[in-house]
Amino acid sequence: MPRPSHPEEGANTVGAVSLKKKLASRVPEMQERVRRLMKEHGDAHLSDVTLAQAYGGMRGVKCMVTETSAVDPFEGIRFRGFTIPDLRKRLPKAPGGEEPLPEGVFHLLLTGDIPTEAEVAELTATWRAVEALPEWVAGTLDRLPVDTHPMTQFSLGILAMQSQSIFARRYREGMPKSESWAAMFDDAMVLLARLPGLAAYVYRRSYRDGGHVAPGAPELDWGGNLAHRMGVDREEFRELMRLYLTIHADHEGGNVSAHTTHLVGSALSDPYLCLSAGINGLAGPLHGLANQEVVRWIEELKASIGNEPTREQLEAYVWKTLESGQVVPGYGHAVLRRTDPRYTAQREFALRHLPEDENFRIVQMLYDVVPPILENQGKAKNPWPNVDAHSGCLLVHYGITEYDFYTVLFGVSRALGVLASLVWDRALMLPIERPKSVTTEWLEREFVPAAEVRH
Ligand code: NMX
Ligand code: MLT
Repeated sequence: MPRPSHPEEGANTVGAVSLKKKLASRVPEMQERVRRLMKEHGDAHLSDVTLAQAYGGMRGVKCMVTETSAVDPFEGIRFRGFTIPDLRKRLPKAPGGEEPLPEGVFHLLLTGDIPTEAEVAELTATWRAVEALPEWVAGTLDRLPVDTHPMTQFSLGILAMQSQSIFARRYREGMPKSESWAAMFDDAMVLLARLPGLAAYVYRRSYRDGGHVAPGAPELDWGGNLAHRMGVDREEFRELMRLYLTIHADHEGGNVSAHTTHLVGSALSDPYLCLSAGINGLAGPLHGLANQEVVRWIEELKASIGNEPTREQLEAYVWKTLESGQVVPGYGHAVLRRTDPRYTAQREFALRHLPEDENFRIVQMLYDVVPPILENQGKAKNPWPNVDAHSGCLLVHYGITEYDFYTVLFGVSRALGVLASLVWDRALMLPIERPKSVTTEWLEREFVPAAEVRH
């Protein structure tokens, strides 16, 4: 059978030369740190697991290692030690721009270093040079019903490119384990390069009658080019995309999309298989899909109580949502116990660029109204807004009203973090993940006195 053509791997083509070299110089040192920790402290306990945690989504169980970022319940995310305000201040920006370039976040997540402008420019140039989708991707997507959910199309589009995986081919050819991180890196570079084009293809196919937009000028950055290819050529929207793609990139290792990508990767599946799986997890309404749910809920709210609701009307609407057994989308979090700093960053953007926007006004009112109600109801452990409570109103402002598409943008960004983690998973040669499960019967035998078992 003829083998499909592969993108040329290696530092000169798909890998930004300096980034791959920098990474290569860091890998042995990190491998040695981990080897030493394992040898000297391998028996140290990170967590005791209760029966309630086993049934309760493993909340709070420390049992995995992710290098790229960490979430503090009160402070929020730090990317390799840097907060979101740090990133907005310190990462390179587009000419005349104020928001960080997401290429810089990828460099930071991979290496731990804030990149220079030249390093970011090299990454932009590398990605833009290999961004073209294989011709069969469009053909594959075009065969789907046009109302197929954009997340399904996005995930399928990623899978459709899997035949080009350098990692999978090199594994078949007997690649030594020590080289697998570099093959993962090469794949990650091609995949990341193509995601804006794939996302824009899904958007234009689903909502603009397939009127696709050609890539922007070669010097246009990754996020700016995504905005351009979606068909919104306003500099302000490009800035929004740069901010959006930066802040959604990573949220430590235990969230569903990161954990799924990592788990699938532990079987030495290639990054196309891993990312598609992670994207499928992101498509759940309790995870990334909450960003579309927020706008859908606000639209329903406006249809029910008008475009300029009073505080009392909003309170009644929130109670009605809770009493009908639904969650208030965009509020609560499994780890955070304060307002998500990603919400705050988007609020700052809105205050600067769209202070009078009707939906932003409602989002602001909800920030006053929802937390006391969730506290009063007494169920949610965190009554404060998360990242998804804010993103939709910004997109609507710039004309991206088709909320079913929003989680695709989250997915383009999340790929930065989960693919950086996959590279490190292979660099540290982490084994296949295989925790031990138990049955309810086993738990009863172990913990319930025999006389009390009721079946
Ligand atoms: N509205 C109503 N009830 C809520 C909410 C909310 N926003 N958040 C939590 N609860 C409920 C939750 O459903 C659970 O109820 P029950 O005991 O009946 O099952 C109870 O409060 C305890 O849940 P927590 O321990 O506070 O939350 P958990 O860690 O299980 O889940 C979320 C975290 C984020 C899934 C949850 O807060 C939620 O469903 N929020 C709304 C959806 C959302 O915004 N998701 C996006 C998260 C960010 N992201 O992008 O992934
Ligand atoms: C995320 O960005 O992945 C979400 O906030 C969910 C999480 O961290 O659990």
